[in-house]
Amino acid sequence: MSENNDAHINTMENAIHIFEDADSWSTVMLLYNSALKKINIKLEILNDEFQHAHQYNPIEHVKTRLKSAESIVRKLKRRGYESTTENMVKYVNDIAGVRVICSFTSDIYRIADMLASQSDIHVLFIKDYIKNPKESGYKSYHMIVTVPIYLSNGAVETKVEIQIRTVAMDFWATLEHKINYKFFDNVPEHIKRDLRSCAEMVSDLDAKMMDLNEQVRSL
Ligand code: 0O2
Repeated sequence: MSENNDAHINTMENAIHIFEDADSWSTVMLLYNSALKKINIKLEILNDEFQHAHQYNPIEHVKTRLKSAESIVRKLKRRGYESTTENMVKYVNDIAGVRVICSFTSDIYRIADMLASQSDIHVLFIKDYIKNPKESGYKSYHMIVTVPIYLSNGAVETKVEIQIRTVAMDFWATLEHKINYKFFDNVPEHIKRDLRSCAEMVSDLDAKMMDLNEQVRSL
């Protein structure tokens, strides 16, 4: 790779060929782990700046995780791809996952806009399950982005999935995930109905809490 890091920013697909002398799985996981650290620090800075400027923290907390090898293989298999490092960097978007939990729905869009406007973050695509909830009732804002990770011999644009949601949306999603797991994804109809009804309550609660917060802030 070039001596000039900025001139040569590689995609992950290229990087696994460039690093082919090394163990490509470890290299790729090192890149994903570094990307998680980078996004985490960016969120911390934004939260600190918000506290400094407005005496208010839009972020309740942040969780990061690297998808397990079993889970990566399962996802590739489900989509009909062979388990290769090349397929995993190409087709699995959430190997590096960051979950940002906010108090209010308005914070979600604020955080998303602030991240998207940073020059080293490249937004690949967005899935807005808040404006378009899943049939299950799932609500969350997903951004698939890349950030450059500078290694000793060059930089690699590394993919990260950022899920941004409210505390209430997260509460719902966590329970729904547990229920799906317990029933091996064959959840009885009456439970699915109850979950959809809870999802509506979550939306009402989020709307009321945001309204209340705005009233208090305007006093
Ligand atoms: P896990 O166990 O969290 O890793 P893409 O990643 O865009 O290629 P995918 O996976 O269909 O395709 O994208 P999507 O719909 O944005 O989902 C990505 C992740 O969002 C999921 O990862 C879940 O974490 C979460 N998610 C999506 N839909 C639901 C839902 O209906 N309920 C809950 N609780 N979470 C959901 P994984 O790989 O499915 O699982």
